[in-house]
Amino acid sequence: MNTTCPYCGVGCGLIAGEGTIAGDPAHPANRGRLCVKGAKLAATLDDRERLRTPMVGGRETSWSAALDAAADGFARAIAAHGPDSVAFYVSGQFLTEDYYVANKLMKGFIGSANIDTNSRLCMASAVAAHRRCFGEDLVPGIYEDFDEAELIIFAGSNAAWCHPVLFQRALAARATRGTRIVVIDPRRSATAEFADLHLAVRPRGDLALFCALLAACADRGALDRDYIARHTAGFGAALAAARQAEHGIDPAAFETLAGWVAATPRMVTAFSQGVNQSETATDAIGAILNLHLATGRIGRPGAGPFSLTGQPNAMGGREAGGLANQLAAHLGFDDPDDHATLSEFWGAPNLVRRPGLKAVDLFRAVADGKIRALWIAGTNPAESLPASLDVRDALSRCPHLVVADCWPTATTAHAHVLLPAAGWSEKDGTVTNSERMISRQRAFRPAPGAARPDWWMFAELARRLGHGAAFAWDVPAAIFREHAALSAFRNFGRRRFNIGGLAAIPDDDYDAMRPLRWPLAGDRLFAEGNFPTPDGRARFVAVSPLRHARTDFTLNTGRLRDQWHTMTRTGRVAELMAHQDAATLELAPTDAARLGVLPGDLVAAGSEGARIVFPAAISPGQCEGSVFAAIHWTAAQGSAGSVNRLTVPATDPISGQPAFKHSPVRLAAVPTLWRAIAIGRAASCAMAAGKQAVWSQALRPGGLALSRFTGFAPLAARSAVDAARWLLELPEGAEFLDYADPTRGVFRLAVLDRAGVQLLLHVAPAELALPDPEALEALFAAPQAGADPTLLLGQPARATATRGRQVCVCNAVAEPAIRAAIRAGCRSVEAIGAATGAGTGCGSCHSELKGFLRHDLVAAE
Ligand SMILES: Nc1nc2c(c(=O)[nH]1)N[C@H]1C(S)=C(S)[C@@H](COP(=O)(O)OP(=O)(O)OC[C@H]3O[C@@H](n4cnc5c(=O)[nH]c(N)nc54)[C@H](O)[C@@H]3O)O[C@H]1N2
Ligand SMILES: Nc1nc2c(c(=O)[nH]1)N[C@H]1C(S)=C(S)[C@@H](COP(=O)(O)OP(=O)(O)OC[C@H]3O[C@@H](n4cnc5c(=O)[nH]c(N)nc54)[C@H](O)[C@@H]3O)O[C@H]1N2
Ligand code: SF4
Ligand SMILES: [Mo]
Repeated sequence: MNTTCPYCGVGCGLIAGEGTIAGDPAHPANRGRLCVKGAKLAATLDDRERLRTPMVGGRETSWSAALDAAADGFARAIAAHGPDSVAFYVSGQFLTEDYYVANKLMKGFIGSANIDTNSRLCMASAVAAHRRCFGEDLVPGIYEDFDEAELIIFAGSNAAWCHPVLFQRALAARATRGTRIVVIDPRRSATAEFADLHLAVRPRGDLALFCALLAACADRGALDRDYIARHTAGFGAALAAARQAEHGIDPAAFETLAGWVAATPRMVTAFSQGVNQSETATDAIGAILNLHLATGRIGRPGAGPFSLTGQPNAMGGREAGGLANQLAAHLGFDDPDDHATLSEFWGAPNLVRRPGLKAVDLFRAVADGKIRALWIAGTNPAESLPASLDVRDALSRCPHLVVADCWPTATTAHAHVLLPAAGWSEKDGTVTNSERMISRQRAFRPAPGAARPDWWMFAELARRLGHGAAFAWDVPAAIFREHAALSAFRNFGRRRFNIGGLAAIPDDDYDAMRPLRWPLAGDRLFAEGNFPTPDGRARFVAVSPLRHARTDFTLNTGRLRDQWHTMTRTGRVAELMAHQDAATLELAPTDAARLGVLPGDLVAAGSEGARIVFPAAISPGQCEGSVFAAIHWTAAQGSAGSVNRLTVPATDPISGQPAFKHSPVRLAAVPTLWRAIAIGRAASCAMAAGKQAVWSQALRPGGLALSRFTGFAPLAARSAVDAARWLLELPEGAEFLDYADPTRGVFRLAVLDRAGVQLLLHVAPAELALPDPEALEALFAAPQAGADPTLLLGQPARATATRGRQVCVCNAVAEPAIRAAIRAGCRSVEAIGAATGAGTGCGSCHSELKGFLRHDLVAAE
C-alpha cells in the first residue's frame, strides 16, 4: 500500500508491505529513495509500549466516559470564564483532516483563536515573512528547482541530516551540472562538510549577511530592474537599509560568495531552523526574500527562496489555518471579508475576530491560570518548548488537561484525561510537504487497543459541546472535501491556496489519490509577479540588523541524523541508536582548553532556571563561544535530557517563534572521577545514578541496553555489587561474579542466571580505558558455561574482531571496515562504497565518510 513517511517535510512516498517499508519509486518527492529513518520505519511498528485505553484520573475507562470528562471540563471553563479560557495545542504531525476539525471547532464554534501548534516552534517566522512580503503564506519553489539550480545556499539548514533525500538532489545537481553548494551555519555541520563554501556566520548573523548580499548585487549590477519595477514595491528603502549592515564575515569568503551570487541567476536559498529560530528571524527571512525579489530569482526554474518545512504536515497545518494568528485556508484576521467568508461557509456565527495566543504565550497563560482547560495532541511540549521546567509547572497547574498521544511522554504524565491516539500506519488522511505536494497517508494496519484518530476525538468533543451538526463526518475523505471546498469558497483568484478542484472527490478517488501539487493549474508561483496583495506587487521590507548583547556562551540546539524529536518512535529502534548513543555538549577546542576539559569529561551548562551536566565532545567544527546540544534526549535516555530545561523563552516579536538556537549559558568544568559502562538484558538505571554520575541508556541490537556513567562524586563501594547498586537496578535472584579493587577504583561485575549472562558492568577511574561495548556484547552471544571468570576480562575469550561504531546504518558498515578500506587504497566516497557498501543506501553518512577520508589520508601522509 502507498503511503507517506511520518518524519520530515520532504514527504517521501513509501510502499508498505508485509512487515516491510520501501521507498515509492513513483512518488515525485523521492522517486524511491529513503533516508535511514525512513528505511527503518518497519522496526517502529511495535505496539508494546503504546497507549491503548482512555484514562481519566489515572484509571482506565471507556471512550464515552473519557470524552464526557474531557468535554465537561471544557464546557465548565467556557461557561464560567468565556471561550478564551480554553485552548488547543496541536501539531505539524497532525494530518490535514485532524487540523481542519480542531481549527473549525476552536475558531468557529468555541469562538476563540487559542489554537496553536508546534509549527510555531518551527515555521512561524517563515509564515510571517511570506505574508509580509508576498501577501500570503506561499513557498514559491518546488523540488525540481534543486535539480535545476546552479547555486544552492543552505542557510541555517543541516539538510544532509534533516532533509536527506532532498539534499541528495542537490548533490546530484552538483554531479551533473556543477551546481555550487554553500552552507551558512556557525557550526561546521554534516551539510557543511559537502559545501563548496562554508560560511561560519556568527550566530544570528544571517540578517546582516543577506542585507550585505543585496548591497553587493546592487554594486555589481546584478539586480533585475525590470522585475523590481513591474512586480514589487519598496525597493529603495530596502536597499538603503541593507547598506547599513555589517556582515562581520571573513572578507575573502564574503567576496567569493558575493561573486557567485551576483553571477548565478539560477540560485536557490533553502533555509530552515538556523534562520527561523531567532529573535530576528522574520527580518532575516525578509532579507532572503528581498535578495530573491531584487534579482528576479523567484518562480523561475532553478531559482527561489525555499523554506524547508520540518514536520511531515507543517504545510497542511498552514493550509488548514492551525496557527493562532490565521483563520483557515489562508483566510486571515486582517480582512473583514475573510471573516464573513469563513463565517458563512462554516455557518459559524461565533467565529472568532481576533488572533489567539501563540505557543509560548499560551503556556504562560496556562501558568497564570488564564487558560483553564487545555487539549494537547501530537506534540510533547514538556520536552520541546523553551524553559521546559516552567512548561511542566504550567501543565501541573492546569485545572483541566486533556492529552492525546500514541506513547507515554513527559506531557502525558500530567494529563487528567489521557486519550490513546491512532498514529502513522493506522490512520488515514493527507499531508502537504515543503513543495506544496499533497500526499495520502494511509492506514495499513489496525491501531492497537482502543486508539482512535485525532479528528474523531475533536468531532466527538464538538458533539458534546453542542455543535454536532457541523462536525458530522464519517470518514476523513468527507473532511478533506469540506477543506477543499473552503479553499475555493468566494476565492475569485484572491488566495493562491485553492484546491477547489478536489471539493467533490469521491471516497474511492480519495483512497486512490496520487500526490498532487497546488496550485493545481501550474507549478511555479510569481515568475510573472501577480502577488496576492491589493496591487499585485510584492513588498520589499526595509530590514537591518540589531546589535546583540554579548553573552558568555550561547547554546545552539539541533538535530541528529537518526533521531526524530523526542524519540517516541526512533528511540525504540536499536539500529537508530548506533550512530550516536548519548547526549553530549559539543564545544570548540579553544573553549575546551580554556575550561580544561578533555573529550568525555564533564561540563556543566547553566541558565537561569536549570543546570545540566554533559559529557563534553570537542569539535573543531564548533565556533568559539558557542556550544551545541541535540534536542532529542529526554529523561528516559539519561540525566542530560532534555536540553530545553536550559533554553530561554525569547521569541521573534512578529512571529512568536522561539529563539532556540541562541540561549545564553554559563559553562563550568565538573570534576570527572570515574566512568562506567554496563550492558544488560533487563537492568535500568537506578535513581541514585543521577546523584553520583551523568548517565545515559540506549537500546542495542539483540534486546540489550547500553548504559554509560561518568562520575562526579566518589563511588563509595567495596564490591562491584555495591557499586552496581548505586547505578543500576539489578535483577532479582541472580548469581554475581564480582571483582573489586577499591583502592584503584576498579570494579567489574557479571550478573548471571540460568539463561546466561544478564548484565556486565565495568567501572574504572577516569584515566583508565573501559572495554568497548561491542566486546561486551559478544559475551552475551557466546554460549556460557556457568560463572566463567573470564567474563570479567571485558573481552571475548577468543579475540574476535569487534565491529566498531556503525557509520552506515542502511548497510550496517562500521568504522573499522571503512578505515580498512581507506588503508587499502580507497580515495573517494564512491570507492569506499564499492569496497564496503557504506554510503550506497540513503547516502546520509557521506559527510562522515568524507571526514574519514580527509583525516585518515592526512594522517597517512
Ligand atoms: N534527523 C532528523 N531530521 C529532521 C528532524 C529530526 O528531528 N531529526 N526534524 C524535522 C523538523 S520538525 C525540522 S524543523 C527540521 C529542522 O532542520 P534543520 O533546521 O536543518 O535542523 P537543526 O539541526 O534544527 O538546525 C540547523 C542548523 O542551524 C544552525 N544554526 C544555529 N544558529 C544559526 C544561525 O544563527 N545562523 C545559521 N545560518 N545557522 C544557525 C545549527 O548549527 C544547525 O546546524 O528537521 C526535520 N528533519
Ligand atoms: N531546543 C530546541 N527545541 C526545539 C527545537 C530546536 O531546534 N531546539 N525544534 C522545535 C521544532 S522545529 C519542533 S517541530 C518541535 C517538535 O517537538 P514535539 O512536537 O514536541 O516533538 P515530537 O517528539 O515529534 O512529539 C510528537 C508527539 O506526538 C505523538 N504522536 C505522533 N503521532 C501522533 C498522532 O497522530 N496523534 C497524536 N495525538 N499524537 C501523535 C508522538 O508520540 C509524540 O509524543 O521541537 C521544537 N523544540
Ligand atoms: S527524507 Fe524525510 S520524508 Fe524522506 S524518508 Fe527521510 S525522514 Fe522520511
Ligand atoms: Mo520542526
